Amino acid sequence: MQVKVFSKRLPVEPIISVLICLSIALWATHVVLQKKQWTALKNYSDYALNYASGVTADLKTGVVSAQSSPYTACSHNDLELLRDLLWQHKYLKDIGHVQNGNLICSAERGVLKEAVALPPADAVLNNGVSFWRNSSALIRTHFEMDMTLTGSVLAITSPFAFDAIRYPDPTVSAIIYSKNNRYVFKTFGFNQQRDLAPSAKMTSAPLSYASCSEVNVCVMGERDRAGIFSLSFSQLLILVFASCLSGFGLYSLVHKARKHRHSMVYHLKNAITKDEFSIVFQPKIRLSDSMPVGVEALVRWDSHALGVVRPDVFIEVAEKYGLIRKITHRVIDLSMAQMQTTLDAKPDFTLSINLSIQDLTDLSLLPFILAKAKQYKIQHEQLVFEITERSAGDSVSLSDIVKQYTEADISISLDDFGTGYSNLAWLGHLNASEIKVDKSFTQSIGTDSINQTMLDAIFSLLQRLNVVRVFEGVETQEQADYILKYCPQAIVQGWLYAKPMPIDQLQSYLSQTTNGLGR
Ligand code: G
Ligand code: G
Ligand code: MN
Repeated sequence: MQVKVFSKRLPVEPIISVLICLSIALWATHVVLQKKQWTALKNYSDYALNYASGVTADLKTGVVSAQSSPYTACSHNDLELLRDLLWQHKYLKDIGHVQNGNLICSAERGVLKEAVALPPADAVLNNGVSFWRNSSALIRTHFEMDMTLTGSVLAITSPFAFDAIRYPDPTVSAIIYSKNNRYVFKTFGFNQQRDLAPSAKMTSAPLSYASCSEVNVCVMGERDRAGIFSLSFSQLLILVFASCLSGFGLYSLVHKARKHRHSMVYHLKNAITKDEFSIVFQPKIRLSDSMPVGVEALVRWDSHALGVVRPDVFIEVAEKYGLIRKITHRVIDLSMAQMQTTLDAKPDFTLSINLSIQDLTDLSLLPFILAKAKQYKIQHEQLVFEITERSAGDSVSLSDIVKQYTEADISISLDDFGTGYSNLAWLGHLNASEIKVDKSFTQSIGTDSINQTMLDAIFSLLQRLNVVRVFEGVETQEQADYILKYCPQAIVQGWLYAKPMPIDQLQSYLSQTTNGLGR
């Protein structure tokens, strides 16, 4: 027996989009945070270096002044001078003289009754200066202080000297060290490395920045956690939650759009069998006497599932998914059936039907049209098929097909003339018997747009062609007057005369207009 694999039902797509969003969010947050933290670290290190150099320089000048004292070491005058130095140098806690490894006097304590022996130095720097770090062996055993011995002058650094650069952020540390000796003077924060001064290469911290000043002092700042690793658990949780949510939102949007398109195809297929299409007819009027001379059949789809869908929306979907031919067959059948009596009563009246290019290349269409014309007893001369090119097609091979229609006395009309591919190139190849100038040109009348200029060119072009000239989209009397002036033979179509209407309305409209009750 085969075991069912549950992964078949695993929602792979939403999981993938959530994962993608999550990784992008984590990566972007990491990069941005790291950049910000590095800048902050650099600023802090530069500040600390500047500050530490200031402390070092202050102590050094204090020591030089003590060394150049003109008085005998530890004499009254000498001690006065040393005391003055404590006032002048704010980072100097005490300063005194050493003889044979013993402190014999200092500014603060005067001449010692008993000389104090110095412990072994923690380091002897390049320039011969001995250095003690956090030493408590001398003077006040319960305080830790840094001391330097330069020649015979011992300087004790104030324990508060570096207060200003103690960094409050627990993830940041700083090391102050001498450049030449790689000896650590001071450390702040998590990095308590004491023996060997670090170099930027040695650090294991994810972010570090080191720089040195001319006074041989270097500072290296480090962060032990950077980027998203420095976020707290709750911050990380919010980030993960928000990015998962947007990943899922994105997936739903894409899914919804895809479903809508698919459902349109699905319902369009159903609409053909369920007969959800209807036809409306828009009258075509001879401008010179305002008489209706024909109609254009326009398909309408009132979908049971989707509501009313506009033809420019579903015709495009139908063309893309190979459903247009069935729709066209249905439109031809319906419109011929409904127009049968009208066409029979008025032998000069025409019925125009829209075709898409795919229809025209369908070799079974012309036989179908001829069969339907025969069935409804419609004369071929009363039929016009309007074609619009929405994509670049091979107009040369189309001209052969158009020829077959004209040989059967069926007219072909070039729809939406002046737009897209329905232009002069077509005019040369297709032997159309009617040209329908696009409504964008009609509606440019009275404006000073480029279309108005082109319309005038179209008028003079049409004058030289032996074709029926139709102007779409006439909405105002001004437009009608203008067209009449430059093209007295024009046929017009537009809301000024009539909107597309169902067959029963069309019939009463026609009976009124032909009795002189029309517009
Ligand atoms: O007026 P209406 O909104 O119906 O037309 C919108 C567009 O749909 C127009 O470009 C028109 O040519 C097209 N159209 C309307 N009916 C049909 C039809 O039966 N077949 C095709 N191919 N296009 C149509
Ligand atoms: O591309 P075709 O000519 O087949 O399209 C006809 C389209 O023009 C239909 O959508 C129809 O409703 C629309 N139409 C017809 N008359 C007018 C009009 O006067 N103004 C506007 N804006 N549209 C019109
Ligand atoms: Mn049309």
